[in-house]
Amino acid sequence: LPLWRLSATCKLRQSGHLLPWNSCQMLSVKGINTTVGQEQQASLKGQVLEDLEMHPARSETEALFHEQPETGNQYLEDTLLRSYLKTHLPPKVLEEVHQDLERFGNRLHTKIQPLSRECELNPPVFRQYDAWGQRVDHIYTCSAWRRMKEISAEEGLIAEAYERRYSNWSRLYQAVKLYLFSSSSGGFNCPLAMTDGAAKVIESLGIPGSLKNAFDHLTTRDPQKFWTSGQWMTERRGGSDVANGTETVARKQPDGSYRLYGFKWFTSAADSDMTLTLARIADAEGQCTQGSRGLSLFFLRVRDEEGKLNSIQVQRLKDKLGTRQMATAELWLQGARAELISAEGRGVAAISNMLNITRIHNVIGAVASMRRMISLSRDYARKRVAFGKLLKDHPLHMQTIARMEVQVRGAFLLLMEIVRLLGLAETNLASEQEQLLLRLLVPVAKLYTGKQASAVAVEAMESFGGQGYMEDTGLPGIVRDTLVLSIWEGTTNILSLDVLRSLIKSQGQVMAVFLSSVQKKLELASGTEELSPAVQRTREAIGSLQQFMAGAGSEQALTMELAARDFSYSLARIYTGRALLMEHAARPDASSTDVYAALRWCHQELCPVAAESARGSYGGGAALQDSALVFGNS
Ligand code: UCC
Repeated sequence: LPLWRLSATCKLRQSGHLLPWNSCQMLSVKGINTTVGQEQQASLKGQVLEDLEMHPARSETEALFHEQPETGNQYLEDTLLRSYLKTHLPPKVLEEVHQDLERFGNRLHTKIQPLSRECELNPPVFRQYDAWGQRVDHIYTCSAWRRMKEISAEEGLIAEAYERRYSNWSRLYQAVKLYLFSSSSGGFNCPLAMTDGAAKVIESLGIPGSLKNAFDHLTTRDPQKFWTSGQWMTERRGGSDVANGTETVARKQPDGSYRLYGFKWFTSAADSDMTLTLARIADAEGQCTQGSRGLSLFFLRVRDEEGKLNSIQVQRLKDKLGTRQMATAELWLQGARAELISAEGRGVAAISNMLNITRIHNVIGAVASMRRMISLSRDYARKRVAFGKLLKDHPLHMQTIARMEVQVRGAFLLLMEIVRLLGLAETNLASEQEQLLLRLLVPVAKLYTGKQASAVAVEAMESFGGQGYMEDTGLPGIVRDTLVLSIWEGTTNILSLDVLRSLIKSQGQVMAVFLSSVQKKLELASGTEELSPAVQRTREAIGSLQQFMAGAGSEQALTMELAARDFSYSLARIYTGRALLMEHAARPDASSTDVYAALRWCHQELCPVAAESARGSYGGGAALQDSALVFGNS
């Protein structure tokens, strides 16, 4: 047979898959394989004949197909991660951690990533009644999802942070493992975030005797004993406004425990073993204190030892845009037995320990999804030919990917800075200034990277052309899952207000710490000649920020509220870009790429809050005009 005919025959499809070369050859040269059924034989025979008659032009067209973008060992391929670890970790720690991360990178690539796809294709199923009409409220999860839970324990994805084998570096090491795991976790990064948050709350309470068992289960490496936790904060009237929207009531029982009555509107990973949740304690007359001061924090097991729900009914599973691998449910609490674990009325303050951890996990997820999309995009650029050359040889295409790369580099270094500070705080090695900085940077990083990730994911999807929009490439799934990152765990505006909360609570001290920390890192960078334009722009941005702060000090609360988002973006850009990228680029063994990334970051508006303020965007007049613009009033 002429070569073009053989090649055309090899495009035969069976169940949507291209047949391998050997079977193609058998079909075209020796006839129909006897192992296929009669009907299939007839249709394959028809197809073969049709293909043999195919015009050469069509065969050539059919021989063109898209190369699938792939990633390999994500640890080995991540040069920024490796150079960060090399720069910061003590040599002994680096040696051990490197071995484990290389092994983990291989496991992710070969074993865990396929499970992730299975989770995507087999979302949880809710069955309310059994065949005999008995209410069962069972959430069925796929075997790959359950395997993710075991893997999480085996890899110590929670345990590592609490065992503290590497003292203050344990948190950073855990975060790196989670970062590598995140994009291959099939959504299991969500329950892990809440599990970590619950462990943190229990630890911060001093691991009281009644919670010791739960803490051990949350932080074990034994897959058979590992528990995940939920975080039931959102009620129908609540959403962001937890303080005013929480209606769940806690009634004290004679034995000192409580029974909870209420309706939880979003409960992520509802298949979890336990949860932390907020409720209002009713007094003897059944009255509750409203607002934030009426909220207390409770621990509860979702099911008993026999698997029976703890007086909880599942109303339905949520039909979500993304994170479909994970069951998010509406739950009725109908007297669920629970334990009060905070001081009465201190529920929000107590659960904020959990929020700060889940927000850090959100940053991890954001950086990981950006990294995954860019890695795939980069690989595709090496394989895909368009307009007569590979995508990588089209400068405009490379400029687009490079811009994304600058964003992910900044976000990654900001993440590392936060987990480095958290590690110090958890081992009592953080100064007061470092603790304040951590409090400020968590909401800043969460809000900023959430937005970055959405933008990068959508941009990267476009770099695959129409293929990026095809469901079975897996790319739309990554985009969908990324879009939630700016919503859950506090939206961008709520987090911006949290940034202001941290300023007010510290009476401005936190800003002084922020500025001095940036100045110090700038000094390091100022010794590197190539970085001088970046250093100069950062100094100007700091000056503008200080000027804005000085002006805003005397202004109304409205001004600060209107400025909150731009203010937070300014902090993110200044701290991430100048301080971190430049610090990294000022290392003695920094590469020219490190320097270039720092310079590129400089091209952004570093202090948008000053620019907007100069345009008069934050006055009462601007607020009225915004409202008129939105509602179309003349
Ligand atoms: O969506 C959810 C689960 C999804 C799964 C998540 C997985 C993530 C996975 C990532 C992997 C990729 S759960 C729902 C999430 N919901 C939220 O995030 C709520 C958003 N709303 C807020 O954050 C609000 O700002 C509230 C609820 C914190 C505001 O409450 P209050 O009661 O109005 O706030 P207050 O009165 O200002 O603060 C009460 C106390 C204060 O302490 P004291 O009384 O000592 O001054 C605050 O300083 O709480 C303290 N506080 C904090 N402390 C409040 N926020 C914080 C904080 N962030 N850090 C430290």
